[in-house]
Amino acid sequence: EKVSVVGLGYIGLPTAAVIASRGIEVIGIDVSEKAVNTINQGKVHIVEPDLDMVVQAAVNVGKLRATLTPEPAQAFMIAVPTPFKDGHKPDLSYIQSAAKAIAPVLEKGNLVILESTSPVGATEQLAEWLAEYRADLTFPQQVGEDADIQVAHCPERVLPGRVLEELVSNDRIIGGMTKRCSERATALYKTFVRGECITTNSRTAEMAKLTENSFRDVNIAFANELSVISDELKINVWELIALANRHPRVNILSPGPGVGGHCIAVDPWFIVDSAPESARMIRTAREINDGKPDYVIQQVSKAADEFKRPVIACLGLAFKADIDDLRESPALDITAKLADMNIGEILAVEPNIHELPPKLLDKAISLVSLKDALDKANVLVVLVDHKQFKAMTSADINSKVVVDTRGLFSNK
Ligand code: SAJ
Repeated sequence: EKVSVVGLGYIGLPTAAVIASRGIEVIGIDVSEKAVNTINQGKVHIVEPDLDMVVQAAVNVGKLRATLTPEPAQAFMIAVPTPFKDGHKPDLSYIQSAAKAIAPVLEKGNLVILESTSPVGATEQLAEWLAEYRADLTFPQQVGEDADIQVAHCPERVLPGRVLEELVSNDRIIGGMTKRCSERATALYKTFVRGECITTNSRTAEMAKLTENSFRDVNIAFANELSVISDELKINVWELIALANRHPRVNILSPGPGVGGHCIAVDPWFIVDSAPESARMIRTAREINDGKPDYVIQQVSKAADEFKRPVIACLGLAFKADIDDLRESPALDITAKLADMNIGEILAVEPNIHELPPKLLDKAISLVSLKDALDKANVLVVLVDHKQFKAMTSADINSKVVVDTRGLFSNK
């Protein structure tokens, strides 16, 4: 059997390498010549623990090969981005391009799996695109129980940083367009997944993935709202949540400077876009989390007012702890906006990067070490709970005013 993986990014490449490591021949397809060449040399173009070793081994034994042009295979797995466009509308153009690319090489009996996180109905839309782009068939033959191509949605659910482990150990939701599609897809996943494979239809599978990330977003929004209420009522929100979580049926997540990354800050909008009138709580949660950076900025501005010459140190730029990923990062936004406000000198500390990102380059911000920041600043803004920051003591803080969005000093 031959499996083709379309899109060799954070999800596609690890998936391709893991399947190849089970002795199955895998062809990876990507539009980036650089990615294709790097992989064919047994190297990787993305950062993920142990991925380099697995890719190198698979390429060396000839089980994994990358190409720019699709070729025939028994199964195709699509793992391309699904970002949103202006107005929070899902952008399915990468899925459409993937359908266009593989349609000419599809053969009767092939399995096509959509792994990308997608709005409800995207898998049905994919099946329609495949039919449209296949010259040899007309649309009605393509869908329903009689379809000659089996289509299923099996959303990826792995946590960046633990991808290789979670790819194998997580349970998988398998949403076939028909029962037969689900059975075919299950057989493929069983070759490398140790978790359970649970079947459903494609629309439920799409909604399940969006629900997981929305659940987390709503819970974080609750925590963020509590943090603002607690400030008003002069209560320490960290102590409050720790106490409430002592109840056996309460489990509140942590407040922060806002929600970042390309999953939790994006996926709930797909539900809102599909059901704008009904998705009231999910929309409000997004608005609460998106509004948190402005609240933090107001707090910093108040803190800066206490000094004649404010020197503001922003601790962390990444979207979460101990990674170098700056995508959709509230910490980055807050730092950029503070610089635009001209309320003082701005220092940025980010132990996981070595130069300022493009978004901050034209601004009056200096990237400094934590030690320099602690020496010079009179206002500290904790934006990310990196391990280096967790190690700070009350002596480091001294007489500085601290805006602590991650609760690092709540017990110090
Ligand atoms: N955050 C908080 N408070 C918390 C937890 C997180 O403010 O208590 C913030 C983080 O700082 C970050 C954002 O939320 O800015 C998102 O981080 P995250 O660690 O919650 O999630 P991601 O985006 O790295 O990965 C999520 C995971 N989804 C769930 O846990 C339900 C992962 O399993 C998914 O595969 C991934 O989204 C995805 O690709 O959809």
